[in-house]
Amino acid sequence: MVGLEEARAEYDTELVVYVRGDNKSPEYLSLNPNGKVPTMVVNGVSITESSAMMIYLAKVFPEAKLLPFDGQSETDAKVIADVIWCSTSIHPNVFHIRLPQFFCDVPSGMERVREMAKERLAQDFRQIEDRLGNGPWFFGEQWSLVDAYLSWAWFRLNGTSFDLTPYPRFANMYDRVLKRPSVERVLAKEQEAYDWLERNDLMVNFQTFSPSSGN
Ligand SMILES: N[C@@H](CCC(=O)N[C@@H](CS)C(=O)NCC(=O)O)C(=O)O
Repeated sequence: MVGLEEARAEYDTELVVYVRGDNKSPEYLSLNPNGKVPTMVVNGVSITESSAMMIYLAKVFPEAKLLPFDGQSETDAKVIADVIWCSTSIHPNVFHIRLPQFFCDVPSGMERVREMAKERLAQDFRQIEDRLGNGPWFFGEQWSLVDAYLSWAWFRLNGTSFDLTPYPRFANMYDRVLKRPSVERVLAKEQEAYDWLERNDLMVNFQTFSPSSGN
C-alpha cells in the first residue's frame, strides 16, 4: 500500500479477516492459492507475493522511484535480491516470533521456535544496521520500498522479546519512515481497519490465533 500511495496510484482495498477465515475462502484462494495476504489485483490479474508487487509497482511507476533500478541487469538483480530477502528471511522470522504456534503444536517447543527465529533475525538486523551506515536509507541516498518493508518488521517486533536496542540506525530510519506522508496515509487507513475489526470483535489475538482458528 505504501508503494501505491507513493505512486499516487488509484486503488481500492478490501479487508481480509483472518479470524473469519476470509483468507481460506474459495474466492480468496482463487486469487491467492497460498491463502496469505497481501494480494494485488490489477486489470483482472492477481499478483501474489509482496516482493513481486513491489517490483511490479517500481517498474510501472518509475517516476515514483520505489526501488533504485538503473536498467543494468546486474545491479537491478541485486536490488531484487534485497527485496526477496525481506520477504523470504525477515518476514518469516517475524512471523515465527509473533506466531510460533503456526510452526509448532507442542506447547513446550514454541518458545524454542521463537528463540531460534530471534537468533536468525538478529543476523539479518545486524546486516541492515551495517547497510544503514551508508544511509540514510537501506540503499543509501534513495528512499525505497525496502525501507518501508523493514519498518513493517520493526513495527511488528516492537514490544516483543526481540531486542531492538542494538540497532540505533534502524530505529532512526523507522522514525523517519513514519514521517513520510505516504506512510502516514497508509497508517490512517490501517487504523480505520483496526477500529472496524475491534468494533466487530474480529481482531486477531496473537496469543491464541492458530492455523485452524480461522476455518
Ligand atoms: N511470502 C508471502 C508471505 C505473506 C505472509 O506470510 N502473510 C501472512 C501475514 S503477514 C499471512 O497471510 N499468513 C496467513 C497464513 O500463513 O495462514 C509474501 O511476501 O507476500
